[in-house]
Amino acid sequence: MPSTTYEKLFYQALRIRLVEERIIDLYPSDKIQSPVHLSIGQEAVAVGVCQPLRETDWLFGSYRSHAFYLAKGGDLRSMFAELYGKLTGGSQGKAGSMHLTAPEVGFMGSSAVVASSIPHAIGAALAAKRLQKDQLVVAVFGDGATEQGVYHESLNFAALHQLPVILVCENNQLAVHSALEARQSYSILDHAKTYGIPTSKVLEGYDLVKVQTAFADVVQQVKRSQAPHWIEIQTYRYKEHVGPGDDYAAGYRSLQTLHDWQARDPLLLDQALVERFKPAIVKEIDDAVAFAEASPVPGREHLLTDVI
Ligand SMILES: Cc1ncc(C[n+]2csc(CCOP(=O)(O)OP(=O)(O)O)c2C)c(N)n1
Ligand SMILES: [Mg+2]
Repeated sequence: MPSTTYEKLFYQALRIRLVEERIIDLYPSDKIQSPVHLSIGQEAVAVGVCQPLRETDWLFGSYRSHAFYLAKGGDLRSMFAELYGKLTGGSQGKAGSMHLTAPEVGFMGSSAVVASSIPHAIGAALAAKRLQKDQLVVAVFGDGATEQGVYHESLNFAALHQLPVILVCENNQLAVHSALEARQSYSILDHAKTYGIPTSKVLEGYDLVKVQTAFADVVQQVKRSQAPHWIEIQTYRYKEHVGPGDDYAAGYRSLQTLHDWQARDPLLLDQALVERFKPAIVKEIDDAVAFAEASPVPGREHLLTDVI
């Protein structure tokens, strides 16, 4: 089992990667009843961000949130069952991969609509402030989400009302099939500064310890200031935007960029640690998949339950 902080971070990141690699293996069987947006390549962001948070701190994510769900402590059996559309899933099979939730560990929700969970996080931070809760709120969003109007409304509101919220831009430099340079005339970080929100940036989003250390500092800062902070973490998505495949033939990015990121990826570089931790993780994944497979599908009687 992992002992040092580095090993613990590595174990979690490897667990996330192996879960998503199992999803890739299972996908052609059509047992997974949901589109999947994989975070392979981006695991260190989720692990480094979630490690300094407590269960009582709330995190809101996007449709690309398997990594955050798991890093925040979401149950693996429940996740596979949700992907399979089974009754034992976190949302009884009604939500799927893009809308995972695990409120019992502070993973408050994710959404298919780009940027839509950012205002939810802002509202939660407003409630935390008004109710004087000892709680931080984190909103995680992509570089593409910063192009949405509601992102700007959210930053303004958070700054104006000095809310205890951390805004995390998980910048993989891609939105579907377009590179950042083809979409944005502004610097995301410089723009965030114009709201008077303190900012930071991590260029090495593959480095588990760097992300974790930088984010732990931000957590301390926001606990002290009870005011918003904005952080950008650079990372790279290895797989296609949605689905289990590759899309390097689509022409919007190069294999060279992938290889540059892979050359710094600890999960590829440290094979000794991978070999040490893999058997226990594979066992856990086998168990979760078997649980999902054996679980019942929802019946007609469940169609309208828990639906507003
Ligand atoms: C409001 C809205 N507009 C457009 C889409 C289609 N869409 C899905 S993902 C995506 C790109 C988002 O990119 P980014 O925020 O960088 O997240 P990433 O996929 O890179 O994690 C778009 C435009 C959507 N789901 N919602
Ligand atoms: Mg992106």
